[in-house]
Amino acid sequence: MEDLLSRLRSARSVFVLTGSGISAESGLPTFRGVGGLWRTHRVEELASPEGFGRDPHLVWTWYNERKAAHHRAKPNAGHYALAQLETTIADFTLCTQNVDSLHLRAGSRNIIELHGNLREARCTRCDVRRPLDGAGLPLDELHHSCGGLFRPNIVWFGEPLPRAPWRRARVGAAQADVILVVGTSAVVYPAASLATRYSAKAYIAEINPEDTAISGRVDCVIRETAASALPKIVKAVSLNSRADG
Ligand code: BV8
Repeated sequence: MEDLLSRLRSARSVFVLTGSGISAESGLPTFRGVGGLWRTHRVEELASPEGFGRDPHLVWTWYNERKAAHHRAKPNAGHYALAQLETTIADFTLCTQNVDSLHLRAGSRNIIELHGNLREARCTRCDVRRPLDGAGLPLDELHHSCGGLFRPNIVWFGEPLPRAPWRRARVGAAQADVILVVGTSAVVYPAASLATRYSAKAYIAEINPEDTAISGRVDCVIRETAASALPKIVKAVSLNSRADG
């Protein structure tokens, strides 16, 4: 941990990649933590254009349940710690795979929502947007007047990531002095490649209570939860910054 703290204290640029694990202590289930299932359906099956095409009502029922859970959830100490860390680092990028908006609600500023978010839906035909309230989309309002269907504004499996956020994420990772990988199993690509592929110089630290697909490729592994480890890290870094004046 000391090595990570000294790297963070001298870092000009920090890149953070988060996954559903950082929201676990806000009461939101992770993807594979529930065995990758919702009721009897595989998550990858529901979060795909094919799944939506087969049964849009079922897919919206799943997203409406998740949206309601996001609405009830509160950011946890891990989210707030990252928002505080951002204020001490000159160049800070927070790239999340999560669609729960908890980083936004915790006060983080430079956020890349790589897989979209559940704050709005968009029409499959004309791309018009409509905001989603805490209950999501009423199942009798799926159809747009143009003849299209409203879908969650989210990147599904088999869909390309939006160009601009993906480019920003690669640039952020490439120029980072320190990369923090928090609460992700690092199995979903291309997001997972941000942890180790784009930076030759970064010091990479993983914060996760369990082993992941990249644990053997990082410089520092902190086997703790996000809400436990991040506040300690940020406090140690901030104290030192104040000591330096
Ligand atoms: C793409 C939005 C190409 C949806 C998500 C076959 C066909 C097609 C594609 C593929 C294929 N095989 C592989 C692929 C690529 C595919 C992929 O990677 N699949 C995986 C399953 C192998 N990727 C894609 O399809 C991507 N697109 O490749 O496009 C292309 C290019 C051009 C033209 C056309 C196509 C798009 C992927 C985006 C999918 N959308 N989310 C939604 O949210 O409903 S991904 C989804 O998984 C979430 O975003 C989630 O964040 C992400 C990753 O999961 P994790 O966050 O890591 O969650 P997980 O449960 O796995 O892990 C949680 C971790 O937290 C664990 O390690 C746990 O130990 C830890 N933890 C638990 N508690 C805590 C904790 N850590 C800290 N503190 C705690 N308290």
